[in-house]
Amino acid sequence: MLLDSIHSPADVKALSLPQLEQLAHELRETIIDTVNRNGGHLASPLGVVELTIALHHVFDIGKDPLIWDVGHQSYAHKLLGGRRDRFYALRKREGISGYPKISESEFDAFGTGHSSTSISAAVGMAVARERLGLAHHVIAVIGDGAMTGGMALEALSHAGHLGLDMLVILNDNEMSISRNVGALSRYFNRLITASPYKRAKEDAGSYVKQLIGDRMTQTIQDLEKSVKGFITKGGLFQEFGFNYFGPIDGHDLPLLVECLSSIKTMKGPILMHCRTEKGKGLKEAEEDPSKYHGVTPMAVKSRCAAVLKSDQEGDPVPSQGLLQTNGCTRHAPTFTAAFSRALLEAAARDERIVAITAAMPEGTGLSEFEQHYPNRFFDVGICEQHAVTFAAGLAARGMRPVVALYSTFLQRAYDQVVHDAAIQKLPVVFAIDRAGLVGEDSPTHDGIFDLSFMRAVPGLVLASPRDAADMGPMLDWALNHPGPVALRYARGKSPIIGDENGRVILRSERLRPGGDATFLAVGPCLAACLEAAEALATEGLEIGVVDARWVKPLDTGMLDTLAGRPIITAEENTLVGGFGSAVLEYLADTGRLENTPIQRVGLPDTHAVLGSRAEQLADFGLDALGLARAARNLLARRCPQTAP
Ligand SMILES: Cc1ncc(C[n+]2csc(CCOP(=O)(O)OP(=O)(O)O)c2C)c(N)n1
Repeated sequence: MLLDSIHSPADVKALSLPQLEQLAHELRETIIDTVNRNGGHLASPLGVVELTIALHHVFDIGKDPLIWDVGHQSYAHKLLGGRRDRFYALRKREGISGYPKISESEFDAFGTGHSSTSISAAVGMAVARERLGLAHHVIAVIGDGAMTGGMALEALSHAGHLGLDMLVILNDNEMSISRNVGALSRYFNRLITASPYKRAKEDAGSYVKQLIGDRMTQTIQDLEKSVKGFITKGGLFQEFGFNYFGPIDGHDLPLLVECLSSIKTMKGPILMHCRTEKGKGLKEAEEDPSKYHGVTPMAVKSRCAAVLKSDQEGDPVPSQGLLQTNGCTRHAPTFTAAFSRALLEAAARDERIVAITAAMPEGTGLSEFEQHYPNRFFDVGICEQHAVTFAAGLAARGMRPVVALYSTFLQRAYDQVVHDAAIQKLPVVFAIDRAGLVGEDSPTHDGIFDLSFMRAVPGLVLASPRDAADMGPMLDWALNHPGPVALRYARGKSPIIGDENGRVILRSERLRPGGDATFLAVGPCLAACLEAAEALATEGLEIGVVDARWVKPLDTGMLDTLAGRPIITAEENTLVGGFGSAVLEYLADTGRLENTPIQRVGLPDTHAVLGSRAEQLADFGLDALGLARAARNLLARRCPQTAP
């Protein structure tokens, strides 16, 4: 394999065009095989194989920082950037991150994961280069989806104002995870249909021949002249102060190499518009790029006989042997599916309910809502900030908006939560999905802060349905509450815990009696608490289990009954300001902290380490073993002579 001889980007520079074509084939094979084994992003990395090769061939990657927006498409870059040997461990513990990571390789210039950051980082690097008197190129590759994010436009504006040398490559495949939306996306389409791109596509052979045929005699300036034929006058990017170049076919390697070689000599901010196909080279991904955006292992039908299982289905249910013997679990839809169903039912009863997603209709479970109520559904693009203020505007005029976001992306819209929803006491419902640890997309996608930052907002109600059976009543309650409410729930499946019927969701709930101590848990870590309590019972320890349900306001009635005996709080959130802190604060404020021993279990002041969700839960003692350990330690601390 040619790929085996590539140890760093410098090796790509030495290859001929036919070798580069071969490399493209090998990269695709390697990416498909590895993702099919490990799970991960698929359609996006396949779409940028030629672009990645051309960039590595033309630029001095490493010296020239290359920033991948979102970064989920950077697999080919990793393979060419010194990680071929470790690529088999993509998204595994001790392996390769699924996103660029500054600590992983000198060739990963900037860590990404959240969208629309690349141009800002590139502007920073371009300014640093000038201040430090260095000479190198700065390149950002950003998708048409990520370009809809406000930050990208803020950065374009700043870059155009500064006028420094930098290259922004717009990787336009007309797709976000789903089809891209919005006026900007329509504008990109117009650029494609009304440009020399079509001519060049139709005439590709002769154009490329003309461009490279006489390469021995042609000077860079000559090339520049021909390439400038692609620069169109006016347009949005021109107004931002960029020289706009394109659109060109992002799978035409010779053309990419020649164009980039020429652009390399140009000054000022340049935007090169590449048209690519998401999923390129894998038929099933080309046909359904949305489904193949991110996949679980064994998803590529043509490569393996296993049943296709989309990422949206969530993780397999973790060990739950004890739960089953307890009769606590019966079936396990995902939290997302439970939310989706509950919202549909509520929407059928109340026409004021509208749903908003920031480019993630499938991931957040809103696709069905879109089908049933196309006029009440809004995909605003990768624009979480706008999504929240848009919802606040709707709420201010009597609608009942539900904004469904992943916890990690809600971070971006915190000011809007505070300023636009909460201060005005507007009834916006925040459906916070993927709260907690997310395993293989960690740490950029972990939702480990929302309990802390949402809890700090006055007037905002914050709760966590423990399973699918809680979801419907809690969502109904939220939709009838006159102020902002946030419901947070985890990635993956939700075993039904306790009795499904007759739940009083307005209060915490005791799920297991026990006088020695109590696990007081939020959300899905309840299952592990029950398992731990069962294990501790065999050691003669009677540990109760309580589902807190409400984080703000706390169910102080329940806390009053627990005070005076040891409590172990459990949450998939940072311990800094999280649920455990709320319990401590209440007990301190009511003068009962001294006689209530407390052990908080959650994430200490640290980011998680890449691994499976199960590995991460074990890291932080949030699995049954860790929780049992925490209970023993707490009891040992309290009465060292009697603890086992
Ligand atoms: C702030 C933020 N919101 C949502 C996401 C989830 N997300 C990951 S990739 C993606 C689509 C990106 O589309 P595009 O930039 O066009 O790249 P493509 O996958 O098409 O190559 C989205 C919405 C994210 N990474 N960051």
